Amino acid sequence: MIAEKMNIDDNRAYPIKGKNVVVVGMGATGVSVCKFLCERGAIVSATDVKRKDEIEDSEALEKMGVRFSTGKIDGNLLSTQDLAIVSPGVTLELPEIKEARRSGVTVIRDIELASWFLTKPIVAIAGTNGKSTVTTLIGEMLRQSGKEVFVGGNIGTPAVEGVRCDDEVDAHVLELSSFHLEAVERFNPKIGVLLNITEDHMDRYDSFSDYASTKFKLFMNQSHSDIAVVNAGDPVITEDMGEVKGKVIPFSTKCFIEEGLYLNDEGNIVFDLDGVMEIYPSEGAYLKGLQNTENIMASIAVARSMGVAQDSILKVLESFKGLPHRMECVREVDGVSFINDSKATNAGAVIKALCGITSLVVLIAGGRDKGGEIGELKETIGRKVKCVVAIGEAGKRFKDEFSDVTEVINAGTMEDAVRKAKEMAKKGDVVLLSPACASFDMFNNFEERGNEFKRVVQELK
Ligand code: UMA
Repeated sequence: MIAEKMNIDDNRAYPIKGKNVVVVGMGATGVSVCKFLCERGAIVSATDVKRKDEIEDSEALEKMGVRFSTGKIDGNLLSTQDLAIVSPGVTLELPEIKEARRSGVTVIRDIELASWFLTKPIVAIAGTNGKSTVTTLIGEMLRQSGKEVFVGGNIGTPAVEGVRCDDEVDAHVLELSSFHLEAVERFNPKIGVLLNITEDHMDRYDSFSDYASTKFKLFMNQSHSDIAVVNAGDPVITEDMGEVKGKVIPFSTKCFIEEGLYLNDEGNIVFDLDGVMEIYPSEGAYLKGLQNTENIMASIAVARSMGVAQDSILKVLESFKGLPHRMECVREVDGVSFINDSKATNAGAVIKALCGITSLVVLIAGGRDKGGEIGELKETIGRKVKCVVAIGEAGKRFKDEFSDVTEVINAGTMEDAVRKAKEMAKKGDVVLLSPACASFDMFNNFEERGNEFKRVVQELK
């Protein structure tokens, strides 16, 4: 464990000063981590497959003292360091990283590093889908009740940025991907939220059970005084709960929960915990669908545990507009609604999206295949989708998988896809971009993909 190797007394007393630290992967996380380490007197190196001139702020970082080794991940550099902070997008299975570990280098992710310096409670949100919405909702609910919060992690701002404002905030609300959780050593959230576990990122894991057990590292260091908010309606989660040591607050849209959150016969959310019973709407003014009911339940559980009053929670539910690229209504053209769900990069997210729509759907899907099981989509597609417009590298796989349950046509660009989808849709139908795949074969990220969809839809006559 780190504590022995690096002689750490407690989470806050990590001796960064004078240590040789390498940062692997110089995207948003790496740049932020480098600055953070320099400010704390570490001897910082950075390595990336990109060229130095492609790395943001490389000149400024060099002036701060960062030494670059670029064009490949520098294995020799890695193996001679005290500590390696590896960005979430870089797999820990790289031979250079495995070798560094064998040489005794402590290998962690940025959230672990941040947690060593944070003094305020951490609320950490994990799960395959809904993380960003829940992270934002919790942040808004805490703010509505007058608390100052840092909101970051996978949602955008790297977690180490929270250390800078630690004195001013009451809590850190962090969205964590499974990548973040892979190298957890001491990271310990006061409240951990596990929303759901369905297949995703299968290009990074040997098996689904590997991926699922990584999510459970969220609770690994919790004790009885911490809280675990979990989806009790998710069979993968309930199967693994044995190891969770914190106080469990379960929520479910599927069944009655004795101490936790559930839906009553009127379809409202019942919060029933420690002798307090309150009723909440199952949808927000703009947050619709089953996935969002689960997101709202998890957010209420956290907010109430942190002392947020019911009226503050209700105010947020009335005003929260949702996040872009997540079931975002773009426009109606000739009675056809166009919805942008570009963030849906796995089959589970697409199933939830389709189940939340009552009309017939023309589905624009595809992109870079992450190796997951898309066969599980078949039943829902057969029931709800009149045509799939398949884009990107996964186009052929989609045609092979779904042609026997619905019509599948291919499109070369987003413009082409929207045009074809519009031709297939009739008044009252929905055209849904919900790709079940990563975007990187055609776009830089899911935001760019969603923005291109919106641009083309806005230009439709
Ligand atoms: N790189 C290498 N070698 C590799 C792989 C990558 O050198 O083998 C380099 C790239 O050249 C690049 C850098 O690593 O310079 C990119 O690092 P990164 O992929 O970790 O990207 P960041 O910009 O640091 O963004 C990361 C998260 N990205 C990933 O997890 C893939 C962002 O989540 C997050 O917002 C950000 O940190 C701040 O915390 C994005 C994401 O797609 C939104 N997350 C996945 C998801 O939500 O499904 C997990």
